[in-house]
Amino acid sequence: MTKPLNIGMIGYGFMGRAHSNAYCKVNHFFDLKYRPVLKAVCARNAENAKAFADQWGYESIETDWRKLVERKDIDVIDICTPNNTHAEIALAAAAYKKMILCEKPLAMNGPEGLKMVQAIEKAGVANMVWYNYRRVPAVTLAKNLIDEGKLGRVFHYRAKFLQDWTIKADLPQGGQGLWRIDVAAAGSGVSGDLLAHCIDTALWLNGPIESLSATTETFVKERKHNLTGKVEKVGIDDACMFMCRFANGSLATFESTRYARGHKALNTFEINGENASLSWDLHDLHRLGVYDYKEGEGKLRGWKSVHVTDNSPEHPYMDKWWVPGLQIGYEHSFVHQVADFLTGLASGKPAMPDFRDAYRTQVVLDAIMESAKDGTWKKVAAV
Ligand code: SOE
Repeated sequence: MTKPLNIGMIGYGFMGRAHSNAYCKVNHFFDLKYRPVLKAVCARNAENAKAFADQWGYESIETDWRKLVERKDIDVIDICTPNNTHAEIALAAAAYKKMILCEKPLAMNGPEGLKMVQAIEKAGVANMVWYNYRRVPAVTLAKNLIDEGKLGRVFHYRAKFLQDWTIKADLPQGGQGLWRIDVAAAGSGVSGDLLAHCIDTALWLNGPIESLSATTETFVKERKHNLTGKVEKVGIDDACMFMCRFANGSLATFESTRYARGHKALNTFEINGENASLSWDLHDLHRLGVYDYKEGEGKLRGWKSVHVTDNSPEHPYMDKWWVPGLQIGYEHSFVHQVADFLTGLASGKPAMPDFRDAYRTQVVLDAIMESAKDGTWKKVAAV
């Protein structure tokens, strides 16, 4: 028998759908001790909340998140709202000793993130941040290979996250769907939205970042604000690049933008070690590029593209899905994240990234912002 775990989700946008889909699917594919129950969804507009609840099978709705947080029949609060609301909701939910699953980035900045870490640790409840790309099987396989020592000494890490959806200068900022361009709601632009993913993956694969130098640009300086109707200054970074040194001695570059015409979600990384290199590309997410210097004769040595779809435990998560060769997609990374969260709950070994782990990304983001402001190298605090 599985134990029900009542979910109360706040927000119902793109991520609300991704998370709900994961809750619906997870027990069909994974043997788990817990079972998410779609208990309530919360949105300010009752009609929208009701439509979402009907579509996904939520049992009830709330229009005030405080009421949801207070409800005795809710075990987990899932925060899928814009970044500027994460902290307030998380602090309240922690006070009611609710478990919390929070969308990325954890917070608007490091100090706010730290308050959330302290509150959740004081409450002593399970928590996790939805950095989903760690759970793409090819990315998890990269982690396993690195942990096995396949790469040897690491020299380089290179990551990119490129999009092009804000090039139009007459695209407004703010409000539903466009809050990511509004600094008051998002806190930052591509750094917190896109680079945060790259940083989370990099810290996981390659360890802590010691120091960095960053630059940002806002290409469109003013946009009409959907909430005020006025043309207002754009406060987010449209593009952000940084170079850094990792504690393991490797050098790295990171780039993100919403102005790379033709790119919708080009999320990639490459890592070069003394014995091997690995590369991954979200657009081909089930493949891991591997170059193994020790493998084969010189004339046959080269990059290979491993199709990470074997249903053996060696290809992470894949034994839970179809037969070898049949691939899975983006939404499955969320299913895996819920599966890991529930497994962690049962075993007492929490799934990562929890709030504290996600706070490490926040500290890197703060250093990026400081460096971009004055153009100097910044140390990244070890936390
Ligand atoms: C932005 O367009 C966005 O939806 C991010 O907010 C997500 O975190 C990323 O995974 C895809 O792009």
